[in-house]
Amino acid sequence: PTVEFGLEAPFEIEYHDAVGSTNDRARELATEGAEDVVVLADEQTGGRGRLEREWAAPSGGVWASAVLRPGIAPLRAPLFTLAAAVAAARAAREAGVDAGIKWPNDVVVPGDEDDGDDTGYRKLAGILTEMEGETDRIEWLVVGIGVNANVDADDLPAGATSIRDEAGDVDRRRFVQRLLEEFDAFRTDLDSIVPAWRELALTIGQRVRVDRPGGEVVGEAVDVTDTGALVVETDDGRERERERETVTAGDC
Ligand code: BT5
Repeated sequence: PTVEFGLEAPFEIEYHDAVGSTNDRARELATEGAEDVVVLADEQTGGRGRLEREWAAPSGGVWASAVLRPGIAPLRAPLFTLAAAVAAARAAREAGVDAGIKWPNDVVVPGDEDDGDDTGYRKLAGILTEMEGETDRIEWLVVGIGVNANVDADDLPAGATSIRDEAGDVDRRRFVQRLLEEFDAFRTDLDSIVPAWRELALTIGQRVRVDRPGGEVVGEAVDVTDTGALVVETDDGRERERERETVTAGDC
C-alpha cells in the first residue's frame, strides 16, 4: 500500500496500520532491490531495538524504516544513524519538545534524575541501522527511526517519554514530512552531518561509561570524529576512540 505523502524528499512511502517490525519489512524490500522506500506503520507488534532488545511501538507513534543504497563504505554507515537522530530531534524540536541527542543514537529530553535513566534523560526516539554488503561497499542500508509521537509515556517502558507527554499531539503526516526532508538533505551532504549532530549533542563534555563487547571505557566525552566515533578522554589521561557500530553499538 503506497501512500502519497506530499513529500519534497524523493521517498516512496509504504504504509501499514500494523506490522511486525518496519525494519524487517524494509529488509525484505531491500533484498528485492528496492531503493528510497520508507516503510511506515501506526503500530509495530515486534519492534526491535539494538542487541535484540525490544522496542515498544504502540499505535500513535512514528515507526519508520528507510531503504537506501548509498554506495558508501560500511565505515561511513554510522553517519546515517547520526543523520536520522538529528532529523528526529529537529522535527521534535519544531513540535515544541526540548529534544537533544545522547550518543550514539538516542533522542532524549533532559529531566530529573528520578524520572529517566541515571543521567535524567527520558528517551523520545531511537534509531536502528542495519546493512548488508561487501567489506568495501554497502549494498543496502535500512535506517529505522522510532519516535514516540502521539502515545502515552505510561504505555512505554520506564525512562521513556513522548511528544504527547512533552508538548501535546502532533500532526503525524507533517512530522514525517519534516523528518524525511531533514534526513534526505543530509544524504547529499554527508559532511554536514557531524556538525549538525554536535549542535544537538548532550554527551560532549559529560562523564560517560561506554559499555561494549570489547570492554568498558570510562572518562569524559570530548568529541565525535568525522566517522561518528565518540572520543573519550579516559581517567588515566589517554584519549580513545570508541567506534560506533550498527547493530552492536555501545551504550553510554
Ligand atoms: C534503539 O534501541 O533505540 C533503536 C530503536 C529503533 C526503533 C525503530 S521503530 C522503526 C524501526 N523498526 C524496528 O523494529 N525498530 C526501528 P536501543 O538503544 O537498544 O534501545 C532499546 C531500549 O529502549 C529497550 O531495551 C527499552 O529499555 C527502551 N525502549 C523500548 N521501547 C521504547 C520506546 N518506545 N521509547 C523509549 N524507550 C524504549
